[in-house]
Amino acid sequence: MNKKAFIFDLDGVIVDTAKYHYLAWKKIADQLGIEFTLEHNELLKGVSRVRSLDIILELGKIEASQEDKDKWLIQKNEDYLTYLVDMDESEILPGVFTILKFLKEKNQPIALGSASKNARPILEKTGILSYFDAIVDGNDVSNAKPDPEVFLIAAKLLDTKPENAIVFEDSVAGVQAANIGKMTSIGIGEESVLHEAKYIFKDFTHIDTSFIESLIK
Ligand code: B16
Ligand code: MG
Repeated sequence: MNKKAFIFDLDGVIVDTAKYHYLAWKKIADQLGIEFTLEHNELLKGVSRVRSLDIILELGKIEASQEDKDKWLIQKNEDYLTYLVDMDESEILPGVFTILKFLKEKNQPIALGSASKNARPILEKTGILSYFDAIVDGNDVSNAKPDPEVFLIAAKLLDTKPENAIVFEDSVAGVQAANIGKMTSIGIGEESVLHEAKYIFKDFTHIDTSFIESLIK
């Protein structure tokens, strides 16, 4: 039997922080007179903070100095962190906890593979840090999704071959990263968006433990 490993993205898979990222970016966009809708926000999912700002500036056709960009990046993150202050386990998305618990009962290695530099405090605040055998986040990688670096490091830390890793992702870039890394990609969200994933579920309440069991075998 080949040892499997389960890698979870954070934002949009474990917690719905996308709405907080959106509110914080929207403030910057409003300040700069750039139209920034929820639809535009889809472009930022799974994308690093630095790249997210560039995308917003491109939307507004604004060229900015590095100094201004640094200032907005700090402002955005400070604002984003204020939304996390009151975060607790109630923000874990439906069904996630059941699957994490099942994987633990089955002694399956679990890692986090996120682009966020705020991943650890979020796992701490939601009380699920201890479920993770390895954490790879935006502080550990130099290449953003769809580059598979984040997931490859996670698989290595879990001592598993990429082919035996299973990745849960809500972003197109993340699904592509898993596929490029030759891992099993599981899209969490809309089929119309995540059609490149090997399996797609609307959310974790649609994943039953027998499906997870079939992946373990
Ligand atoms: P931060 P994930 C990503 O997390 C988010 O999807 C993306 O919207 C965000 O810009 C990125 O993290 C960086 O987050 O500003 O906290 O470092 O989905 O890869 O878990
Ligand atoms: Mg995500």
